[in-house]
Amino acid sequence: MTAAREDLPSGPSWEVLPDFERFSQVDDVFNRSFWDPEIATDDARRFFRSYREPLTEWRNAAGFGQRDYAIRNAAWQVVDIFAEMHDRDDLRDGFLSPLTQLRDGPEDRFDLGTPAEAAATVKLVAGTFGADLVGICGHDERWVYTERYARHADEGRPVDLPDGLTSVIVIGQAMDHDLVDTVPSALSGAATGLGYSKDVLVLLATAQWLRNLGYKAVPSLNDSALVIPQAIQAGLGEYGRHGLVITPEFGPRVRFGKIFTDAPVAHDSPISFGVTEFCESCRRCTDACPPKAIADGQPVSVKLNRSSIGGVRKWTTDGEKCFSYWGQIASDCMICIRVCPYNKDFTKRRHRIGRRLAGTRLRPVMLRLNGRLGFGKRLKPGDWWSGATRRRT
Ligand code: B12
Ligand code: SF4
Ligand code: SF4
Repeated sequence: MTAAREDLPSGPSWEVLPDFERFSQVDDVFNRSFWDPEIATDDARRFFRSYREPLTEWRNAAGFGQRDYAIRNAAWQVVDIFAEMHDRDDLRDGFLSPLTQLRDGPEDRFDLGTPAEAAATVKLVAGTFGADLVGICGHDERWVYTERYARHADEGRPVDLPDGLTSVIVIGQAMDHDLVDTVPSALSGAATGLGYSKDVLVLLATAQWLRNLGYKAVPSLNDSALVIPQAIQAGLGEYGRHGLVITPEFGPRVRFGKIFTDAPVAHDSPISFGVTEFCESCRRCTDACPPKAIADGQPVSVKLNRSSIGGVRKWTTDGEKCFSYWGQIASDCMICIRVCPYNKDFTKRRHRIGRRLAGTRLRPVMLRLNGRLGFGKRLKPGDWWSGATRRRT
């Protein structure tokens, strides 16, 4: 594998330091909940079980009833089918290993033209297959996990990416705005499942197209590598205090996937539209996070626990605290996305103007206005089921 060293990321809210250490997937909190007694609590077990089998009792809270879990789990159905396909062989497609349902391509390579022409064609095809966002960066081994987790064997195994990969195509999938706004609820988890299920289609189809042209292409969802630094490097957005990428099109309300390839494509550059400066004065995510998992101060390099990467100065969310809250509510959370002032519908002109002003000295005014106008408030799950939407705001 070759690392594209010219693509050294650095930015106002993060820096890769000399004591940088690559991360092992064995240590993320989801996987720790299978082997680490500190994380493998009854709550964590109930959380995972709730995706596979009906709960024996429904929580007596709006958005956590049978119909809410039913829609959440149905939205996960497509991606679950892929994840479970090779589970017995200790591969979980899209989560612990790349997506594998692909045919071999021919030896002959189709000429995609200049790197800029090739990149434009990749974006055209991925967009046609349903990608909401597409960016491209150089392949950088630092973000590849040192090991992947094999759940049944309960051990780390090599991440077997092929040699010769030079680029990563990062795909963004917008999550449903109204569903996201119902969080905390099992209902909002339908936005997560749907994002992943749609991702599978775009990633598989785009990777198969590249293979049909004679190139290497490995479609990857959450497996194999950290996607946030690659999405930033691919110019899809800026890093926010909540530890998520904020895109100009959908704010943080986006899920990412990626395709590792050797196709000769031009790379995009990181973008800046004032997010770092805005996050310096805003704390909406920090204040709203129930377990207080989100950073309050300046970006720092600190390994909060074994689930955070070492040697990167950045805002870091405490994954242990975050996941323990998910265990309590028996569903995934994304309150930090709901309340973020960048969680808007930017097809609306007034929100595009607001986004531009948020990148200027008027940002304190924008922040106050955002609160006063009631953005970030929860959409009641019952109202969602009655057909109410936030689309008018
Ligand atoms: C494991 C995981 C979690 C776990 C645990 C994280 C952990 N520390 O173990 C928990 C439960 C906390 C979690 C929560 C959420 N997650 Co999550 N998660 C992941 C996953 C699968 C792996 C990340 C990982 O290995 N982290 C372990 C170490 C590296 O974490 P860390 O040091 O805290 O670093 C984090 C960030 O600082 C950043 N990062 C890491 N290295 C570097 C380097 C640089 C230079 C920079 C700038 C950033 C950066 O990425 C890490 C993300 O956890 C990724 C997909 C992927 N493969 O990247 C999705 C992912 C990051 N999650 C995502 C989302 C949306 C969420 C949630 C909103 C849940 C939801 N309902 O969707 C919350 C948000 C919590 C928050 N504010 O961060 C999205 C983010 C999309 C976006 N807009 O940026 C991703 C990319 C999944 C996807 N397919 O889209 N997640
Ligand atoms: S997902 Fe929920 S618990 Fe986790 S950091 Fe965001 S607000 Fe906090
Ligand atoms: S809520 Fe505010 S501080 Fe948090 S990421 Fe969004 S803009 Fe930044």
